[in-house]
Amino acid sequence: MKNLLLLILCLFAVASCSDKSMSQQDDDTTPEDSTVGEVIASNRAMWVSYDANPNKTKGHTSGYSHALVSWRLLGTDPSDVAFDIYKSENGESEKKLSVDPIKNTTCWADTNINAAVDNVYRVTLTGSSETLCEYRFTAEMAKTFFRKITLNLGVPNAALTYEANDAQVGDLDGDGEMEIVLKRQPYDGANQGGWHDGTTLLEAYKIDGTFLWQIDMGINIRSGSHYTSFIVYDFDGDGKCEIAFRSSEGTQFGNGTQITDSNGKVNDYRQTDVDGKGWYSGKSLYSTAGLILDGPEYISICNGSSGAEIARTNNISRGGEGTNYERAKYWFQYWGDDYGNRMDRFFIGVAYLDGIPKNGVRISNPSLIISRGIYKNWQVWALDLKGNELKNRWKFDTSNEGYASYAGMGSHSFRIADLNGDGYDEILYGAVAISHTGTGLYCTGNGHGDALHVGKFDPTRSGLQIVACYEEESVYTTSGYNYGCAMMDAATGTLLFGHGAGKNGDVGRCLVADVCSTSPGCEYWSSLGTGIYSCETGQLVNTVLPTYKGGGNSYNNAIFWTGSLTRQMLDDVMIQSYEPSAPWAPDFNENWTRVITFSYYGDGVKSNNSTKANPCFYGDFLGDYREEVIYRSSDNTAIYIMSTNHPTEHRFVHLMEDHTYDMGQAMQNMGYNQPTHLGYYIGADLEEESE
Ligand SMILES: [Ca+2]
Ligand SMILES: [Ca+2]
Ligand SMILES: [Ca+2]
Ligand SMILES: [Ca+2]
Repeated sequence: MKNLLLLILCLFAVASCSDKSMSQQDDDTTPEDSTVGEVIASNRAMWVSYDANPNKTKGHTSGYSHALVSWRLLGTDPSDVAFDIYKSENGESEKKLSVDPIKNTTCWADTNINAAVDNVYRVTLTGSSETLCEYRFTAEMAKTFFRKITLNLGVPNAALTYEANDAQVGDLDGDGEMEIVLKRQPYDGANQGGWHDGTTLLEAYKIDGTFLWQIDMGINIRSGSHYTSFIVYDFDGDGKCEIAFRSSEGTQFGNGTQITDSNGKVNDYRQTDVDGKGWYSGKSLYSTAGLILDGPEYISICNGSSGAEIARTNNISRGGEGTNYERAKYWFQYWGDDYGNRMDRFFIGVAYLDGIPKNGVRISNPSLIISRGIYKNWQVWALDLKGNELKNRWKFDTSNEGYASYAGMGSHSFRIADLNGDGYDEILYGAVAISHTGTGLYCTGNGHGDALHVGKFDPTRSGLQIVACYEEESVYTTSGYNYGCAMMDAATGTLLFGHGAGKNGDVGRCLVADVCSTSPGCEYWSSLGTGIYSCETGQLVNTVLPTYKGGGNSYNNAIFWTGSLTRQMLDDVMIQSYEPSAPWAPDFNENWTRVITFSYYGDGVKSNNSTKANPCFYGDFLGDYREEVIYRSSDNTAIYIMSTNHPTEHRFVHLMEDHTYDMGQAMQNMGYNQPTHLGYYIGADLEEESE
């Protein structure tokens, strides 16, 4: 949770002011209802999703003609909390929409909406007149299924296109509503050299589209997913998120100040030789042109409401001394190459090293986690924001004694979770777990991979589980578990199950979610394409994989969208369900599984990162527990917020109140994007239990 201080303040406010009208005051309150009464006056992220033309392209557009009004359930809400909903149409007097108290959901499908006028929806606790949350859904909003944010035109070079790439959400100004921080990149320079013009921007927007500020990373931070990870999180507990990222000479902050050398100058450290090679080996990926092998590297952390820098410290250094040849020789031996590819792999994230939030309430501030390297040696540092200083807490380095086997074990992102349930976060750095004190916990020996999932995938097993796939068959078949895709116990790294035994080359992707309602627990599958496997038994459930366009297999993201207890697949610009007979298309082919195709909305809805095909962001940040999706427009002048209009029979607390989910969503876009997962289980078996 990012607005915890606000929440705590609200708790005090509610407690001290004893706002009784906010509590359920029914005379027929039974003794079992005695917990009722502590409903916090916090932001409910109320939202309305409406499709004016739901059957425009049958089977691809949403199929629902109602307006779905939804709001947030909080962890502090009593378990039996119930709601009433009212509507005022076109300024007329308010009418109650709900007949019975709304008990099982936090949404309402308004089937009688007049979308040509403004509608004000208001939610109260059942039997109370006090407004819990209110939303004006204007006739203008009703014109589009999405909400569009037009991007700031003030870019450094108007001749360039700045791709609207990764985004993160967080409350930047402490008003209880999430804002969006968007990375706008002029090119993707990852995995290769090559000269490009343009600098990477970070921009902040209110949900209503108001532009807040722009940070320009500058000429000495190369554009691309390996170089420009950023994290949006409240590091000092003041209820407002900060933004941290790697900076250098030339970085310009939201208030206009710029990092310079001691003479006030910005030096250009980019390699200009278009035939440049490694200075020690003479080898080249393509060319070192455009890479930055000299000059300072910092970590900056900025105020979320202004984009002004709060604190700066040195990044994990390249290392090496002396001539270029001598430095490059050191890089070659330490990082794994001397032409800046393996050395320049940077991630940045957040971890609660002094104790994870308890019942959604923060008990300590989290640390900033930075890293460098994947393929040979790598380092992870923990930094703490103390006032205007970023102080070093600990440094982990695989070249330190005892960690030789940890080298080369990094993934394309790291994951943070309380892996062993001791109340402190660990850092899962690919096949390695690092403790909250900065020591090695375990290494599975499986080596490098592109996908890494942590969550509650088997409800019958204690703790969390890991699902990952691996790239190097010579590693996973020798020092590892001999599977291209494996499920492990998160606390110990012990193998639970795997598929793809033996040499299966680069298993590029895998995913885990409850997609099959008849098989208990989650299922996991990989780009090996051999089937979906049970997370409870490890057995093959079905040889048919989730699909996306053209019948191709889907192992990208899992999303809560339709309101069933299973998850759907979010891939490229579409959502697909594993199980057919879609209730959202009742008069459609019974085998139909496409839920929605976002590209039938908007003015060219596009995914990001080429074959990765990610949205800018997805996660539960508006309305009920279902996950919203942010896409870019194909011309990169706008982003679109998409929110479900599917009714549901379920309700869950705002997913970001779950620590595992919160860490996942906050670091979704670090390196190669990874989907969200919960630290508790939601799946179709819950329905059977409650029946
Ligand atoms: Ca805000
Ligand atoms: Ca803060
Ligand atoms: Ca732990
Ligand atoms: Ca939501």
